[in-house]
Amino acid sequence: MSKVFSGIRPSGLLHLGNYLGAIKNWIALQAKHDCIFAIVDYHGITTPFEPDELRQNIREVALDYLAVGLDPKHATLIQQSHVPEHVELGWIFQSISPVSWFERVPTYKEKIAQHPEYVNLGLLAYPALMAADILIYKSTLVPVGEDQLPHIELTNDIAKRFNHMFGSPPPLPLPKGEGRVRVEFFPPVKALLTEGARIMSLKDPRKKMSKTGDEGIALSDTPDEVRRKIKTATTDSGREIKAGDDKPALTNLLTIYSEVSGTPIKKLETQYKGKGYAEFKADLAEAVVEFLEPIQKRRKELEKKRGYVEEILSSGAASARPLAQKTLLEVKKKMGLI
Ligand code: AQP
Repeated sequence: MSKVFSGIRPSGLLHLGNYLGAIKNWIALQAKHDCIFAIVDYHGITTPFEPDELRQNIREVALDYLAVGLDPKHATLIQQSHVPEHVELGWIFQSISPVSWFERVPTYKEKIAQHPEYVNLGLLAYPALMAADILIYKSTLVPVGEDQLPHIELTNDIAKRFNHMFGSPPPLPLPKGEGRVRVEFFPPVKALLTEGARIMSLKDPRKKMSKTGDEGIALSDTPDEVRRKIKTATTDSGREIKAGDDKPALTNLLTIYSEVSGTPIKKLETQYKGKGYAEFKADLAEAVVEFLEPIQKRRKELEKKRGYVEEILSSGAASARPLAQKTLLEVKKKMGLI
């Protein structure tokens, strides 16, 4: 059993990209591994937010998690700020890491371009907190979308640096005495990507689908919202319904269609040969509506259970905190803080 950690910022309603790029993997992993999945609210405050909206979004993300099939019987679901040890370890990681490591992270550059009025230190230090989120549980597998790969690389750099500065106990002999193994304090972390599911914006296929704006399909969008968004989605020049480097918009729509229907892209291309965009989009919308229907049904039932979300998150924190406290105590001892 490996330890698995991943999280999503409560910066809006979860969308198909979050599901296909990340959560789909979480669901597959929860029965086999020791999983902690978080609503990373401290990461959520590194970009502009409104307190009331943030409070609401935390609840919405929790409902989405449960509605898509994350099961608190198998996985621990937490709200990051309920386990404040993450932030303490994050501070320690910031303190031992060179600033240049953070300045070159692509998402930092993207976010400062996106929000030039809100360039804060938290945004720069974000990957140190993410490293702490993962390493505080000594997790080794992190199911994420490919945009997160630089963060995982940085997590490994930070872990190695900590191990080098304070970490390893003396090498242990192998059972048969043929050589020696080094047991590192923080283990190497591996990103686990879902196959080919980078979902792009419906308005601009060069950008990934995002929680903000009208460019994504939220898991909780009504059938009419889904139909409207797909109908008005950007397409490429030409008439052919085909995926390819010169057709980023159609590649994205075909990827979504294929993911929600289970039909391979090649088969969809044959099916729509000679047909128009209108028919293709109408069918795609219905496939998405059908895919979302059971998720939304479960969500409605969960919404009715008063106090349920709060209960799940508080029992999640109660199981995760002792593990986090144990690692933090070890870290502090190694560093001379205790
Ligand atoms: N479009 C996407 N396609 C595939 N995977 C995606 N992920 C996000 N968008 C896509 C994956 O979902 C997980 C959670 O990411 P996140 O929403 O917490 O962080 P983010 O992707 O950086 O999004 P932001 O910046 O918080 O907010 P918005 O959505 O407003 O841009 C990650 O594993 C991510 O890879």
